[in-house]
Amino acid sequence: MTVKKVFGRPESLCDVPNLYCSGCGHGVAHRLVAEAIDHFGLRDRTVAVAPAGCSVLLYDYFDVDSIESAHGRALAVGTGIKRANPDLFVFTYQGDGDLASIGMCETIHTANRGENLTAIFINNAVYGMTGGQMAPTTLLGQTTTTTPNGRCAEMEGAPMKMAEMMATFDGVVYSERVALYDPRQTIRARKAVFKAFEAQINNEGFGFVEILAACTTNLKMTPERAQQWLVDDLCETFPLGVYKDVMSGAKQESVASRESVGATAGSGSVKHAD
Ligand SMILES: Cc1ncc(C[n+]2csc(CCOP(=O)(O)OP(=O)(O)O)c2C)c(N)n1
Ligand code: SF4
Ligand SMILES: [Mg+2]
Repeated sequence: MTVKKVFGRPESLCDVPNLYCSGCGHGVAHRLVAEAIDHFGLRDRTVAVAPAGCSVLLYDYFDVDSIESAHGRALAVGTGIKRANPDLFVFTYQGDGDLASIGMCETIHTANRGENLTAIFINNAVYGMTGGQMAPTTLLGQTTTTTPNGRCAEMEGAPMKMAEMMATFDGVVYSERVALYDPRQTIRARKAVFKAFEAQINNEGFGFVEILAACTTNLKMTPERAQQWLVDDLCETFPLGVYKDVMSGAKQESVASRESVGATAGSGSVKHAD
């Protein structure tokens, strides 16, 4: 009998068990990124910029060169590496506390400058590593250790919509939000990562992919329940879709130029470019 191998570990992932909690989105997101590195043959010239957060451990899992950044500074570090050596492929991988809270300044200025970088942004609605404090993306009413009565817009502001925000910057050529709750959406997430990688490979500018994922431990949910929470709650506040695609050959015009991002946010009207 001939046995055909149909599934395996991407070469860009080390052959080690990961220490993420069961049901955590980081493991799947790592795999998608590793598949993109393999697909484009980038392993020998990739630098991964690790954040502070649970995914600080990515340098144990990716078989590529990597560098640790101070909390929130990944895109500043990535800018320096890419400018010093434009032949490298540089991506950051950051959580919502890292990219949208302490690192918001670096994030918006890197995007506005249109650095030829790729940012992979994991929105799990909390500071996972430090015990589940409120993140900029925490949902209204969501209980966290710093919002014990639930996040309230008057006190803590509304959840920040990074994919929409990124689409407003001229320097950004690709911005999409995807989610990891079923195989179909995971395939879409894979496509989005590939597209953002292409933006950098083709020297087109800044590519941004927001990946909605579950932090099962801080949600205090089983993996199954957390997947349902992604569908019912997180995607409700953060509609999935392509918010900007002005890459050459893009089929879809920029959402930002077609209608105001404010009108789009929450409406669920943004369509995936399949
Ligand atoms: C300057 C600084 N402030 C605070 C911290 C503590 N800290 C480490 S990770 C983290 C939150 C990370 O949350 P997030 O970026 O959402 O990543 P997740 O763990 O959810 O993947 C914080 C506040 C730090 N390491 N450095
Ligand atoms: S604490 Fe949350 S983000 Fe961190 S590994 Fe566990 S599930 Fe993932
Ligand atoms: Mg987080």
